[in-house]
Amino acid sequence: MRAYWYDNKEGDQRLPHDSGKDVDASELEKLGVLYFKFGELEGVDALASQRGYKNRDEITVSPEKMGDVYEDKVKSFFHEHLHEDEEIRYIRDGQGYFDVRSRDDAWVRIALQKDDLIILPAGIYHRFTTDEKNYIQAMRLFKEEPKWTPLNRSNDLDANDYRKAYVSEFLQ
Ligand code: KMT
Ligand code: NI
Repeated sequence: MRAYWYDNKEGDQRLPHDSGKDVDASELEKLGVLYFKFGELEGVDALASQRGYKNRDEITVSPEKMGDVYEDKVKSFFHEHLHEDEEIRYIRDGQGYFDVRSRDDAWVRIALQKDDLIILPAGIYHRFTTDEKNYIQAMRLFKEEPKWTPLNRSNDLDANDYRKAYVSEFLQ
């Protein structure tokens, strides 16, 4: 894992967009973003039972796996959105970027690779993309039934209860 400020330059979302300025894990934690590294599945199982993640599945995002819809999928993952539940991803292979909004509404890019596990809190604005290698395999963990509806950012969403709870816990 390496987190850094996104450079906001034009160009493919899959490029590193690396400003060269790092963001450390404690700053991520202030945004409610938690990071772990697990070389063995036992660690993930322990975390899952501690935090009540009862369900899991695996996803592979690649042109080989997704075929013609790959490019559209990658674009859709990159629309800024939130969820009304935590987003938990354990990277099994390949790599990708999760971008999260900072307190000042700037993008922090979090580069993840094999064995990295990230937890994004409910209500945080974020987006995802593969990198130039176009390949990631990840385990998705869920508390209950997946509530995976991405709610795209809009002014109306400021009134969403999960967004309000996030703002009051982490941004005020
Ligand atoms: C998401 O929520 O954007 C995804 O699940 C993308 C693939 S998981 C690395
Ligand atoms: Ni999401």
